Amino acid sequence: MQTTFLPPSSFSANAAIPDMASYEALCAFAERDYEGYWGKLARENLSWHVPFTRVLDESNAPFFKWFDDGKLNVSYNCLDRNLEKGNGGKTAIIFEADDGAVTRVTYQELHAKVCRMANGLRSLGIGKGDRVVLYMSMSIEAVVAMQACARIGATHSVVFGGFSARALHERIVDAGAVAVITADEQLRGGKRLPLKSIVDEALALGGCDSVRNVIVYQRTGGGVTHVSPRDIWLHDLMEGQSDVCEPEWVEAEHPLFILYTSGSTGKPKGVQHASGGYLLWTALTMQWTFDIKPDDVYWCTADIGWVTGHSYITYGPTVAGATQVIFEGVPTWPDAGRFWETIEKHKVSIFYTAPTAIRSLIKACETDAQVHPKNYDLSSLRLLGSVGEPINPEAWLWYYRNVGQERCPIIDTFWQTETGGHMITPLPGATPMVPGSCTLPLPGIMAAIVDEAGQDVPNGQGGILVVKRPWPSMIRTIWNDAARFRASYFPEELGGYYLAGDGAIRNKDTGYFTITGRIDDVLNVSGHRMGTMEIESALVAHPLVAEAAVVGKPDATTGESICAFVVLKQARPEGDAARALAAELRTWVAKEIGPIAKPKEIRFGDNLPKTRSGKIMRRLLRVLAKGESVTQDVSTLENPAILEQLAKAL
Ligand code: 6R9
Repeated sequence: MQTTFLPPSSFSANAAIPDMASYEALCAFAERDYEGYWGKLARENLSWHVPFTRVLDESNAPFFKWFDDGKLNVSYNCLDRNLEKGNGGKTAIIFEADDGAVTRVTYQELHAKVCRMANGLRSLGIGKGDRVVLYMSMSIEAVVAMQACARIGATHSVVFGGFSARALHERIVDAGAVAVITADEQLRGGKRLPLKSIVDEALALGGCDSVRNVIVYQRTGGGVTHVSPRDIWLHDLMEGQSDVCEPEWVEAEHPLFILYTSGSTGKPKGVQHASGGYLLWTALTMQWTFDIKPDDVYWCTADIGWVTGHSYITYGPTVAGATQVIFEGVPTWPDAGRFWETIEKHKVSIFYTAPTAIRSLIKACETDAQVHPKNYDLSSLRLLGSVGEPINPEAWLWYYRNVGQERCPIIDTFWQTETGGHMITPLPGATPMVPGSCTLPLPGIMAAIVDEAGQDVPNGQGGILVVKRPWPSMIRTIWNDAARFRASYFPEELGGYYLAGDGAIRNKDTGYFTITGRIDDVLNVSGHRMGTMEIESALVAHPLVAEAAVVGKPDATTGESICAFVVLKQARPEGDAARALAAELRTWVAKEIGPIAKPKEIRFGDNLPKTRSGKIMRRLLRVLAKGESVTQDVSTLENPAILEQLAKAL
């Protein structure tokens, strides 16, 4: 039997979904009349400029269309609708800068900023269907820029500010962006880090002829090169623009954004999301999973460079008319009490973060008692959330006891860049919680566990996580690569089910889902998705590297860490020479992809363990990375002696 924690009855009493019976009723509605269910929700929760008459079009599966003859505008739904409801004077964003300075904007002010920027973008000739890349850090301006793109029907593609010039270049070229919006520099942990100069570097790599303009938000005033007439200061662009901007009414299927994520090959996938279905699900999950209420102060600590920042910073909270904190800094600066201090300072009531952050703050408390949450007034909190990777029961319990003071339900939300919003999660007022389990699918999400032939497996037996029916906020395609979309997510053997790429198991008694981790070559390091092939390609691009294999190694803080096995074109170095070269390769990977992709560990070998047909046996490398000895059958191995050499860490 699993240990369960019940939602507090005081929470349930006011919750959007107050009990399991209400949850089951919604699930039953979806089962009974799938299109009726989604159609009703889409009519009730969004403002349509042209109402839709069709809910779901499956005629060209797996390229599903939702509400496709309807028209709407996402920014209108997030901003104008809040003004119409009388929320204009309500605080939309409380911006907590790295240095603790606070800036607030109301819905009225946010609306005006978005309109001015949208008009500015239009003045540059940017409009419906154009792609705009954002390379920015956490700021009000980043949210404004995304919303401004949505307002004029331009498709944004946000690239995380920690990615290198090369990674940025690859995304700009693939998206065919007409403009890049960036900042002079970013401020994190008291340090200034470059942004604009990296954009310059990326554009100088060539092949970016589509880019006509670079728009620069002045964050620090740090000196940047100005290429005229290409580069424009954001404040100059917005100067004198009207704060009225007629939205571009787009079809529900119009691409709202492309967000690159890692897959099993070296090339990142441009996950394309639609407008109507995506916004519907962010709006509904704000109500159901976050149980958002008018007086809440909501804080999601994600970066806008990831999907969590898209759905649960830029779009979800605004479409819900919520007040949210947006944080520029890092959890450990000026000390590891920053999260708790910020919750106290802004009276945060809903807090959404990643297990890796929780684990690192648990560790910080062990060495510095001052930063323990008990030293802060966290009484404003009523709901806690977790996202990005499995949360281990120890971290869950610490979060529950020390941060939530056993008063706040925890929503362990399983979802992906591709799913657009939450898929499997407890409902805070209804679902009995089990630490380490994301519990049950949201109503209308037909998640299941199957074997490799697509057959259901019984509860208690692990298998492959799939979703059996399309849902409104799902990925529409991979930008520029429809064939890869079909092959990655709708492989033939699964008979039309969406393949999530994770393994999972359901509890025998409760049917609760537990995610057991990726089943493909994707790593999850501190909640960041990294493709092993991407890192391998970066390593072999180094002039001394002949071959590389990258595997994940379990890590108590970051979930997984990156371990690279490297074969050189020259003799294998040892001792200090090996350490120096390992350091050089780590810096190299940071330059090729970004610091988040740096291998924690590099081991040199004369070769890699291979089958007689030349396949690298990653399974064995994973065992070696863990520091365990290989007990498996290695008879199919071409070169078993190599294992001993690779077993030695530096
Ligand atoms: C939202 C986001 C997706 C991958 C996903 C899975 C892992 C995310 C999880 C979780 C267990 C959770 N993941 N949330 N695993 N429990 N609550 O993180 O999107 O960056 O695309 O990563 O993250 O492996 O497949 P993304």
